[in-house]
Amino acid sequence: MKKLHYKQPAHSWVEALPIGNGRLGGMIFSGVEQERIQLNEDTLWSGSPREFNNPHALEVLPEVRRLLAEENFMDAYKLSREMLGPYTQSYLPLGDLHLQFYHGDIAGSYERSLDIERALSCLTYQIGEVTYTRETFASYPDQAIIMRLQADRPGMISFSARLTSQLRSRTSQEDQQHVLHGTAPENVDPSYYPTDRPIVYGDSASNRAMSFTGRLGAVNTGGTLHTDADGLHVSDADSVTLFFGAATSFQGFDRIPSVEGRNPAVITKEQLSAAMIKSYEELLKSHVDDYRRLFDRVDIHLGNSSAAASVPTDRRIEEFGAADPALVELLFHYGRYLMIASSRQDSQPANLQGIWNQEVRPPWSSNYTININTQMNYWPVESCNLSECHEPLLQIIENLSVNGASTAKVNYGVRGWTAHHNTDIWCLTSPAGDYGHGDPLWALWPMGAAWLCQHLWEHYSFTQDDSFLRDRAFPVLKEAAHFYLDWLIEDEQGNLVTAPSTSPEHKFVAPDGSLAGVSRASTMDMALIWELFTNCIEASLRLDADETFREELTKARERLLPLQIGQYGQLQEWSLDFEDEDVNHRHVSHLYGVFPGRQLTGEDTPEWFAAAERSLERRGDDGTGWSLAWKVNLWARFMDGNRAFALISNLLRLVEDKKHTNYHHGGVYANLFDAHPPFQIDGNFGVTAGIAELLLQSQKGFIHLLPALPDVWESGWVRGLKARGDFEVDLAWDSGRLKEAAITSGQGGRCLVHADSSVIVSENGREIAAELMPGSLISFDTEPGKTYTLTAVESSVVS
Ligand code: FUC
Repeated sequence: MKKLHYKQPAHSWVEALPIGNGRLGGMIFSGVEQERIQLNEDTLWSGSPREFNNPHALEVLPEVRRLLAEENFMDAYKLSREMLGPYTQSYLPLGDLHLQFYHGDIAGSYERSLDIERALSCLTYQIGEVTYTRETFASYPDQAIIMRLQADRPGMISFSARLTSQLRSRTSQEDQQHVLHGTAPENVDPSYYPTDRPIVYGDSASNRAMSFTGRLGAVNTGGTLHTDADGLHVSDADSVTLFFGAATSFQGFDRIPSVEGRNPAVITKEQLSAAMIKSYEELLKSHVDDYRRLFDRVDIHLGNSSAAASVPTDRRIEEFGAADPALVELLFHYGRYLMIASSRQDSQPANLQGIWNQEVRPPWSSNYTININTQMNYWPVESCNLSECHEPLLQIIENLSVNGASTAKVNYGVRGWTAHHNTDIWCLTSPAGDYGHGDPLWALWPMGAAWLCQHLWEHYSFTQDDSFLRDRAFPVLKEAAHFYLDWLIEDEQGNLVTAPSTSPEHKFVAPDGSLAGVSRASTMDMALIWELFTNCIEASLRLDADETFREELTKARERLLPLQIGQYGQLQEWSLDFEDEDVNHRHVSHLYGVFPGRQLTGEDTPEWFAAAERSLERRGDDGTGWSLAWKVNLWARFMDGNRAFALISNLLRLVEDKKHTNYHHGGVYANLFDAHPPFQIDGNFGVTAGIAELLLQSQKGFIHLLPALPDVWESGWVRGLKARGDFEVDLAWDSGRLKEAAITSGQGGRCLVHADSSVIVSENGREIAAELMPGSLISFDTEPGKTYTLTAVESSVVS
């Protein structure tokens, strides 16, 4: 049973249970006498489109480069501060739905749960002889959060419901509905930026920010319903269905909402009217059908379930952790659940907290941090068969390419487009940091375009959608490549290098002993550019387009400063062999070429690959939640399943909600949300991707079955994973060895498979290929829609 369950209401937000339909999010606390559902709508951000480029950056750039060439790192670091732009805006909480019951707070047989097979939250409790239930879900087809309240005796449901918000707002009463109308601030400063007025609202005449509406309706069976200024009031009903809809005036990253926006009051009215005429059973059915269409594509079994499943989830994490294979399965599925709940066609991409945020100044503005975090969110989408959920990210990349072209031109005087380490719903592409308050160590990182473009290529690799590649991906990839072609400069030996350059957020010890942040040609820069150029070259070959451009990129790729091995046998993080500020630093940026990139492999670049493994070894096995998740994926690529499992164990540690940031010790909260700490959703998605990566890889041009199976998952199976080339893969193993696999071809073509056993391939009962040598590549042609069975056999059986 794929279920999170608890014996007590949520006391803190990270104990509450998340539901979402991509756009609307709810955190359900399930108090007996007082229910709270904290609410989000994914377009609700502070601010509006504005000028964010900084022409002064272009004036300073030559001097920063000159200082770096002289290895005067500290002066370059200081001066590069002048190259920054404004901070991003903040993702905002919409409000809370409060229900006040009149039956007291003392209940028995209490259980609240989140069934992630049906995306349904349930609460049951008993008061006296009466059993009460609340079922809640966020429907994508009906664009509403729906809650049904029931009791097993008639006339027992009485409560009041109202909406509140921390933002500037008022409520009104409209046709038996309770409506919250609000306005977002024009500016919200990041929580780490202490200012006198961190939250600024516009005045009504000149306000540019967005407005929003939350609307609550109810349908009751039996009893009475009435509405007043305080909300909805239900007395003595047999059952009640509540409907919550929300919208904002957001109309696009380049439109001023107060001038060109949509009307959220009208939108929510239409949505609720359409939903409220349907029966609860009909609404629930279309929700579950819609959700299962995505969720049921993949399933996994990592070992025999212990009795632990009946232990409440918070205790189960604490007592068993990763030693309970079914809890690891639950963590895996939870990543897929959270993806479907926070990123659907037409929604915004999942931000640092997905869509769930209760603070007006949330950690790191709950923005899009694109030097790892946003990308990590999307690591599982293709391999775990949720390609459609990638769409919001693919869309924002296209939007960023528009704004990023002006940043490339104004800040750096070059072609193409770029983005830096932070962005928001307005698609900010300049370096963040209030024109000098921020630190170039993280802000001055013009590599966002390169990393994001990898997602366009990966979407193509997995789906083989040629029209997507031609019409959407290639134009954006090409313009990003133009930026980096121009951004690269020659060093004294004629290599192409980047300057200024950082290895995200990690300082180095400069030759004079000071800690500096900016140098030339960090390994990650070189790896990202190698990957982008390689993807562009391959794309142009597939499309048979732009031969001259392809040649230009091929030549430039050959001239990139080669990666280097340092004094500890490690893959150097910077172009000079500096000492680390923190050898256990959470970012492992220099290992990009191992994962998520594909530049470094044991076969093609064995020395660098081994040095990269040495680097990961030196970093240690702890870190923030997302850092642990990245390391799971890296150990999977190093084919060390047991080491990856150790990292999963660290990630499945129960972390208390202490409200402060910890940079070295991540885990999960009671609701299985990833703990950086604080809550940050990337670790959830990253570990789901990592578990898939342990069982199946395809980045090297072939399908690798069970590349890094941990010993503890001795026997098991997985079905529905995707491999590049548009193949769907099911596989089963026993005693740590492959038993059988089924590969379904999406679009036909040659299939290359690596397995550590002798294998017979058959289609529809007919043997079509066999490979005697375990570990040799098996190759066979496939036809669209057909399934090929690979059976592992003793070598002697293969004739
Ligand atoms: C980067 C990371 C932090 C955090 C933040 C959102 O700055 O280094 O650990 O994840 O993004």
